[in-house]
Amino acid sequence: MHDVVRRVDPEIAAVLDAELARQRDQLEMIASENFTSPAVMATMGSTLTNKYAEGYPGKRYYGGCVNVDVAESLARDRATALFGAERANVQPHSGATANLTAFLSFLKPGDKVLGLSLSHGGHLTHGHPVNFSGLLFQAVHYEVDQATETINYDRLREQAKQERPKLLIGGASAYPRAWDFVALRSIADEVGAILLFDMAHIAGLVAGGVHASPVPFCDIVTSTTHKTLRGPRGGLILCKQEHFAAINKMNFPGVQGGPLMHVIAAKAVCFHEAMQESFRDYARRMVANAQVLGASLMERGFRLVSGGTDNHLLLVNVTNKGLTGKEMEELLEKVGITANKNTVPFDQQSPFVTSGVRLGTPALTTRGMGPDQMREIAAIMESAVTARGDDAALAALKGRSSELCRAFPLYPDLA
Ligand code: DSN
Repeated sequence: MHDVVRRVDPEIAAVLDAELARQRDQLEMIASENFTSPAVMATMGSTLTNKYAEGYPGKRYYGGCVNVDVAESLARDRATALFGAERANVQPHSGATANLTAFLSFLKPGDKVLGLSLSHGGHLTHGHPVNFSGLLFQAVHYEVDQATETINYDRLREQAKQERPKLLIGGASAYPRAWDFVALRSIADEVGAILLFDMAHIAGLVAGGVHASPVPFCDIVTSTTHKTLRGPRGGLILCKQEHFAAINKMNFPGVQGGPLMHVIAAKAVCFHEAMQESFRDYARRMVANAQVLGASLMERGFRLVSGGTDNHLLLVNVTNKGLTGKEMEELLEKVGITANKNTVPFDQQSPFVTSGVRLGTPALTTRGMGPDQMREIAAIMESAVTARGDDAALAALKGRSSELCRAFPLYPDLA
């Protein structure tokens, strides 16, 4: 595949080669990343990228949509079947545009929204002041409880009763615990709010049956397709029939122009893959790996936010190890582990420094790694902290990470 590019553009071919080598040789632990299948990648690199298809299947503004109509219909039908939803819009280019569509389908600028604070694990698009969601709407935020570092739904209920938001938002990008959809629904009902759940991080866990589904409880569910769901980079909206027309109209022409038909077809492949028993097994292993990694880290004196995990990610507060999140991220890079610094709840450090690192198991689980490898990774992390400043010792630890990577080859047929 890279050779096709090499003949035309050697500089970009070199980037592809280097990135393949990086992904093969590093322990990828960014919680929002994964390794999608060769079938998904082949579909993204197909002739469907050439096609304009503004509109929806059967009702397009362009001729020649016969084949892409089949692809989009398959993607929609599979998304609704996979998640038990009434309707799906598979056109959002990303989770952010899915959320923009959701907001504008139900709200007017200036309306009040209530979402989890970014610094407590929430997402930019849930009302952060620098994002459309905070620029166009009156955003207020809930936080996790200081003692338990989990969401206190009674306190959230009280806050919602005071604030009376028009939209209540659930979902997070750095929250290691399961969500209580019954509580969220009853809070939304009590204050007359629309309930949006952004399941981007946990979509694969929901599809694989290891996290409760938000779909029966929410007015609208948004997602990405590339995190735990392991599909192409893109967005997704699930909703009830009564909201479908408004959401479709807001996604196109309201928010987006031409849909990316190669990505939509690749979403169809991803949904098909996620319907298989092997994906349910994958989802179970993702969570089991996170739990083993968490337990091993705690045995080694690492402090986990909320004391553990119910999902695919861990948030490690590294303050007691004498490090900032930034320093830990850099240290992990030196020993062959890719992760990201992350604020922890009530963080005293700036978002550029932070007190934590976020670790995820989606990508390593895709490689086939299991509990033994998670224990070895926890040991490498502990040794890295002890060996900081000792380049020879860190190089030896990097060798142990490389050994793990070699034992679980990635994309063996890709070159
Ligand atoms: N940037 C994503 C993440 O890393 O969680 C969320 O959009």
